Amino acid sequence: MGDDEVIVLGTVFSMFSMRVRVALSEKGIKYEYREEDLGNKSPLLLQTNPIHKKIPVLIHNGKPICESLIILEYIDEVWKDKSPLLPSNPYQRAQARFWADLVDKKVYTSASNIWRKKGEELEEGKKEFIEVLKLFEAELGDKPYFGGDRFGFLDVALVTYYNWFQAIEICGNISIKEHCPKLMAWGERCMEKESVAKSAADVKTVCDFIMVLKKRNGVA
Ligand code: GS8
Repeated sequence: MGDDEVIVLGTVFSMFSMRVRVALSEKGIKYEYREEDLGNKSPLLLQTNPIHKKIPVLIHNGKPICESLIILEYIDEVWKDKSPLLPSNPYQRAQARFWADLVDKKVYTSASNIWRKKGEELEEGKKEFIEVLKLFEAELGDKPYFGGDRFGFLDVALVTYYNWFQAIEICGNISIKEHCPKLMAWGERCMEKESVAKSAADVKTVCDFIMVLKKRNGVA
């Protein structure tokens, strides 16, 4: 697999495209990263993801794969010799997929309350966000990673939110750490991994971007 051509279409802020970059780095796969301008999508993005027209897209030897969690499974299957992400046990594998799906169904939507709502609705939204994170706090328990002793599939799926959590603490004026100390300690632990640290946008940049989103939505 040494001669593979691997291209990732993404944006620097996207937690979805960061997943792909973390997984490829964990596997030690070299790739070409192409930053997309979502206001002016490239012909390659429109051609490789004609249905959703969204990033990320992984293009492996000319073949496109879309949807970040599906891309993670693909990467794990193709480069299976190093750093397995999904557990080998079918039940544990199903659980990892369930929780990763919950990240997309609940974490993203409840986090977006912060940049979509104001006043009373924002306060309610913040509570909902914390309640969702508490589910993950409980699932993590005292394990170092969601994958147990090893950084795995759910770790990759959720860790790309960690810089957003930190940014939300600053510009959303909430302490996530107070309610979910284990989850935030897990995030810090993951950031010690080179694969995560080098793929993450810095917190200040995410904070500035959240302010842009708030203005765009008329809530700032
Ligand atoms: C979500 C990708 C997505 O929302 C996945 O890959 O997991 N379920 C998909 N991508 C956004 C940028 S990140 O917020 C995107 O490409 N948006 C462009 C658009 O909606 O036009």
